[in-house]
Amino acid sequence: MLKNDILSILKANKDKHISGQELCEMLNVSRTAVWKCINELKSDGYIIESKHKSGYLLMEEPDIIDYMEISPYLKTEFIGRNYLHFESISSTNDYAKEIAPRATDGTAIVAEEQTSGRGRMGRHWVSNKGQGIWLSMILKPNLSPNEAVKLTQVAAVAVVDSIKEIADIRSGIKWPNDIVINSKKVCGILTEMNGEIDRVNFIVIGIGINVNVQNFPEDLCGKATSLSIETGKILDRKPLTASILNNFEKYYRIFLINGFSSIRNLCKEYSLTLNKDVKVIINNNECIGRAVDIDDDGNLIVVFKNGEKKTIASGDVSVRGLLGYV
Ligand code: BT5
Repeated sequence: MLKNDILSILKANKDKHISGQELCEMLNVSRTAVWKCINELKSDGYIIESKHKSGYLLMEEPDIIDYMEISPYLKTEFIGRNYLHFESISSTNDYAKEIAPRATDGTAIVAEEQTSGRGRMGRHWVSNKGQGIWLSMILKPNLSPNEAVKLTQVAAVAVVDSIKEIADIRSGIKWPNDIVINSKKVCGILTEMNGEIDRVNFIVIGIGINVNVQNFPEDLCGKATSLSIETGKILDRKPLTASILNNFEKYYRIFLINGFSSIRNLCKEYSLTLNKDVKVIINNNECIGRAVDIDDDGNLIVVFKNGEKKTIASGDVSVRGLLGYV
C-alpha cells in the first residue's frame, strides 16, 4: 500500500526532509499520489511538516496500535500477520468469532476502544479508548477441545513476560486467567472455542490489558490497576502489543509441539495462587483449601480442610484468595 510505503520512508528519515520528488522516484508514482497519501496520513493523526523546496518531515506519530505502528516490533511468523485494527468496536472477541470461519490462523483483532468488552460469563470488561490493549487472536490448531482450554494459561505466561520486557515490572498469574500486580488485576484473558466433541474449529483468545488507564469505575477501585499506575509512567502501547504477539507465538509453538507440560513450570513460577489458601466456589458452594499444584493438564490441585485433594478444572469454578482479590 502506497500510504504505508511513504510512512515507512518518513519513519526511516526522521532527521531530514524528504522531497515529494524523491518519494515519487523511490516509489515510482506521481506527485499527486504522494500528496494524497500525505494528506491521508495527516488525517490519521500523523504530524508531517511540509516545507516548500525541502519536502516532508515526520514530526509526531499518533498513539494508535494499528499494523503500521506495531509491525516494526513484530517478529512473528503468523500470529498478528493478518491484523485488523478498529477505532471502536463492540468486542474484539465477538468480532473474531464472527469472522473466524473465513479468517487465517493467527489473525489478530485490535481495537482502541470496546463498547461492550466482555469478561467470562458475560461480565463487563472496561475498555477505555486508547488506554489499553484490547486484543483477540484467532487460532485454528489441530487440537481436541480439552487441550484448547489450556491456551488461556499459555497466553497468561506470554503476557507476564511481555509486561516484564516492556514495563520492567513483575506481574503474576491468578489462576487461571488474570494477570495481577500488587494484588490488583491489570489484565484479563477470555478464551472461547467453537468445535465438535473431539475437534476444534477455531479458538479465540481475548486479552485485555490496562496500560495507561488512570481511573477506574468505583466498583473496580481497589481491584483493578494499570501498568501506568504501577510504574508511574505513560507506556508506549506499540512495542507492548507486538511483544504480546511475539511471546504468544513463541509459547504457542512450544505448547503445540511439546504439550502443556512444557509450559507448566512457568505457570507455576508465575502463579500467585499456588501455596495460598483459596476459596473454591463450585455451584454456589464455597470450600476453603490450599492450592498446592498445577498439574500437566493445567488444573489446579487443591487440598481442602478435611484433607480431601481435588483437581479443579478452569471453567467450572471461581477461585478467590482469602485476603483481597488474589
Ligand atoms: C476476564 O474476565 O478477566 C476476561 C477479560 C477479557 C477482556 C478481553 S479485551 C479483548 C477481548 N474482547 C472482549 O470482549 N474481551 C476480551 P473475568 O475473569 O470474568 O473478569 C471480569 C471482571 O473483571 C469484571 O466483572 C470486573 O470485576 C473486572 N474488570 C472489568 N474490567 C476490568 C478492567 N479493565 N481491569 C480490571 N478488572 C476489570
